[in-house]
Amino acid sequence: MMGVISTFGNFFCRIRLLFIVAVCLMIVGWGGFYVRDVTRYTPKYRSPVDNFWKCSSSEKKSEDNRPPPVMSTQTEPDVKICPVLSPELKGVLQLAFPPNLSLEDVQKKCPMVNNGHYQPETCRAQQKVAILIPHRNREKHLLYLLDNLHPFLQRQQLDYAIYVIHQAGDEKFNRAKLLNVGYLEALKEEKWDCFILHDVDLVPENDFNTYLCDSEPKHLVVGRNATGYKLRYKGYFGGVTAMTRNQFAMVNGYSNNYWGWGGEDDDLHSRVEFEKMTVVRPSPEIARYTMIFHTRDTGNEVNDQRMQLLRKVSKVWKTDGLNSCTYKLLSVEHEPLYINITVDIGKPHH
Ligand code: UD2
Ligand code: MN
Repeated sequence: MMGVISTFGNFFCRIRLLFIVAVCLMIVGWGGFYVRDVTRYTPKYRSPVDNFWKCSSSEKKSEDNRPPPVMSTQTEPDVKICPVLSPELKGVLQLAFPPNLSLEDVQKKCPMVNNGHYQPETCRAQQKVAILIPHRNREKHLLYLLDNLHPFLQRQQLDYAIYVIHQAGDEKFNRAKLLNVGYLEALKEEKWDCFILHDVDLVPENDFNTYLCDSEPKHLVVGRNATGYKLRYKGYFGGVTAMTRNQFAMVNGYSNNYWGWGGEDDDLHSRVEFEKMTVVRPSPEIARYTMIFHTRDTGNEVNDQRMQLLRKVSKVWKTDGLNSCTYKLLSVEHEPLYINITVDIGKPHH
């Protein structure tokens, strides 16, 4: 009899223990989900990598949830992941703009770049980064940018490629549409994690300004030489901007309707706000650029309609952007130092 009672006692004891363990596991599980949800839109600047994981895990429109390359270590288990801050960084840089520089000189300096693409040899990069540069008739600026940017990006141990999107013809320049084309065409080649939307004339002055994406869209130009290194205005989002593949898709890219100078960067900023994302910036000592001096280009006169366009962003952004970007691809050439996309983007309809 005693034996039966103690067996029963043991049995109930075990059930109770099992029940307590199950409740604990449920609490831990719920807690985990809650923490993941609240961190999504925390507008604080965190390290790009911590954030990259959060943002890629909460991708809204991602068509496939394959983790970025940093996770796929199964195939090459011996390769280490590169640190966020590479040991090769120098900090403030001595920029050089030698008057007689040639493309051959830059090619000699960058033997490790193939078809515009580079991957670090000793580690696996954090993200795959595509640099998109809208371009027409700024050959000298492009040369100086390539000369400075390739060594800069290699010191950051990035897996990157440089795409130059060249507007064919003499119609008004459309920086924003060219960047949309760059995004769409670059993704036909590779599944880039991060896009850097980059003016041709801006050269970074400090290599701690990492060309990696964050959980929120990142604006990399706090200041530049010509404006006393001060942020021009609060919502300023032009020059150089980093967005993940998904952040850019979420805002439907840029508007295609800004022909000529101005407004397209403010339009993109509004889209980011409509999607409840917050812009992050590196510290002002780091986010510094030299803009190579230039005057306004012919074919890029101030866009008089920009204020009107900016007033109706909320109404049109879902139908004007990546999903309505039509163009005629004229050529894709893999030069040693960059991928040259030449495109006919049409003209303003009015
Ligand atoms: C500012 C912004 C820029 C953009 C522009 C308004 C900064 C540092 N930059 O640049 O991001 O918002 O205002 O549209 O605030 N380009 C050519 N060929 C041309 C014309 C333009 O290649 O004929 C490209 C080139 O990459 C250039 C960019 O478009 O850097 C912007 O044009 P910009 O440099 O003439 O205008 P800027 O300096 O006022
Ligand atoms: Mn400029």
